[in-house]
Amino acid sequence: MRNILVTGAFGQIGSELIPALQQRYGAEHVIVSDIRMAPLQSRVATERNFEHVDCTQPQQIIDAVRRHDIDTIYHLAALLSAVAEERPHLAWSINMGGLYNVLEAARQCRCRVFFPSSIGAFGPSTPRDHTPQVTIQRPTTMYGVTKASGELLCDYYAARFGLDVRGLRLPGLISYVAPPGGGTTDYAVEIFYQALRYKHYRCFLGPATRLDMMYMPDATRAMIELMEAAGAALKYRNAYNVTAMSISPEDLAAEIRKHIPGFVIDYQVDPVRQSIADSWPRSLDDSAARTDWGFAPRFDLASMTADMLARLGETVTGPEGRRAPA
Ligand code: AKB
Repeated sequence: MRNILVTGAFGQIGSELIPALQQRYGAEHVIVSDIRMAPLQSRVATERNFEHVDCTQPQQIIDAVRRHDIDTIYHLAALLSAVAEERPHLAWSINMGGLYNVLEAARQCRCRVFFPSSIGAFGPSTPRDHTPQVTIQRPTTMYGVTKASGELLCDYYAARFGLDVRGLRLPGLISYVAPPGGGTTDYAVEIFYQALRYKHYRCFLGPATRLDMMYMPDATRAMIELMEAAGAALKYRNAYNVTAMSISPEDLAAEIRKHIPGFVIDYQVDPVRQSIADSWPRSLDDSAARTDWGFAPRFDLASMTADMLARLGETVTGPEGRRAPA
């Protein structure tokens, strides 16, 4: 094994994927990169393992790959769905331009690539329940357009150049380490902070909006297991459907209420994010991932909620500096 480069490392996924990669392969084998400078107190970036990389600049990627003898790139740098809808030109440049530059660097330097696609790669004409691995993909958001096109580009590089590229269609990710930013599924993280602080959350999606979700420890394990799977077993090089739970805001609120009695949720629907959510699947069929490389999530709604509240409860406090009383 040589070394791993992670792009967009200070985002929601990178903040948990990097420690998992460092633990598995050794900290000296994981190079952390982001367009932002490393925070002074960073848990994961040091002077030796950090590279400032703007993925829209192809030479910066190639230089980092050569300097650190990289053989695997986890390409996480991207704008999420809601912010991509506000800034579609920037989203195309970062999400598509960045992916193209990473695939080109990988082709030239013979690296393997991990690409995070999303439930956003589907659209309103896709079957919304038990969404098949191979089905109609006509997304109506810029984020979705970049994810569906990104999947095709990954397929192309695999078929045309024999590049070892692998991907996941990730659902909404729930984590206690770093907040997401600008996503449609962000409510499923925000709700925990607000429940602990104020016993109240105002949700920007309607109560019955059902979407796939996954707890971050399952998501980081899925990425690592996919990259470690035998290449010959992988039928799909664009991205595999993965999921752990299909839930709505009212389901999550009811589960949180089991731990924080009196927790109240109300709704102030944001039409932009609601229309994005309404164009996405309600539940994915993940049988191809289970069959081809044996993935199975470990956290369901109940175990994820209990773990999130326990972890966040150590640091997040109520208005008087203590956890909101039960
Ligand atoms: C978003 O909401 O944009 C992301 C996603 C589902 O891809 N979390």
